[in-house]
Amino acid sequence: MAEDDALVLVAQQGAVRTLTLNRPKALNSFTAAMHEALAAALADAQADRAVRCVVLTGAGRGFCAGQDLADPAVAPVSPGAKPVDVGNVIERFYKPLALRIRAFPVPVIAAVNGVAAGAGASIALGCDLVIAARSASFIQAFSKIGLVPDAGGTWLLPRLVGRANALALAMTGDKLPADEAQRMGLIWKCVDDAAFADEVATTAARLAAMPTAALAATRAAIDTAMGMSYADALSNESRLQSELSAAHDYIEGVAAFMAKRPANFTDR
Ligand code: T3D
Repeated sequence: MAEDDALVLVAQQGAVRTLTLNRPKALNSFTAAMHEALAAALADAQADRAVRCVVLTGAGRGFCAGQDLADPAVAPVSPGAKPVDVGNVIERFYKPLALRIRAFPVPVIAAVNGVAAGAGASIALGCDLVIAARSASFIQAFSKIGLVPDAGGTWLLPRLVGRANALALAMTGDKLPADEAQRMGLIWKCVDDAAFADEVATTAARLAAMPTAALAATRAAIDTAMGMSYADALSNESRLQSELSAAHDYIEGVAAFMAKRPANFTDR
């Protein structure tokens, strides 16, 4: 398969690994084959200690339009055909993908270059930082085809934007422009299209130079704290600080601060 025909394009710039969903004619919607390609690309990035930040983006004018509704492997083909159990599709593909991103050993940036719909929106929102081009948008497309938000959507939406906004977005399925998504707190940042690539590259390089293990622990601590009492979250923080303060990056970070020099973080 020629490189440009690959369902996920892989590029490395310094310590940043960029994975580009590459089915632009179908707005990078997920087929079973693209799920497999993405899982393999993420496994490679996870195993490679030279990778300290991952960027997930889409080729062409879309980020990802969710499930490919025409893929016979995972979607209903025609009226009268034996229904596909979408719950099984979620268990087989979307749940492992969402969980993998949420536990990834390095920060994961969703660089939302265009429309993110259905599970494509959920996967983007499950990443650590979401940077969207001003022309991009987010659509909870599920209600239009008789489904509920999946790939983490029911968990993420109310936590990001509150119940009222979550229900309105999920029930109407209306297109939410990137600048409104930022105002609502659904995403971190919306940037002008002309500045988008530079903003993503600069942010990714910046995160890649930071103490990776501490960033991954920060994500885990914040996610875990959502279901904890205040006292339990404080205890969890003590436990994590005990672990991290015994590691190289903390010792190096403090030494670099005291010597007024840049730190060289290596833990992962
Ligand atoms: O098995 C399961 O179902 C598992 C469930 C998983 C969870 C989900 O993700 S459910 C949600 C699935 N996604 C959608 O319902 C979104 C469907 N797409 C759209 O509503 C629109 O395409 C967009 C609003 C995202 C973009 O609209 P627009 O006007 O910018 O583009 P378009 O013309 O609709 O799409 C461009 C092409 O991409 C078009 O193909 P064509 O006519 O040029 O040959 C269109 O059919 C194709 N495309 C877009 N989304 C999908 C798709 N093809 C297959 N599946 C898609 N999801």
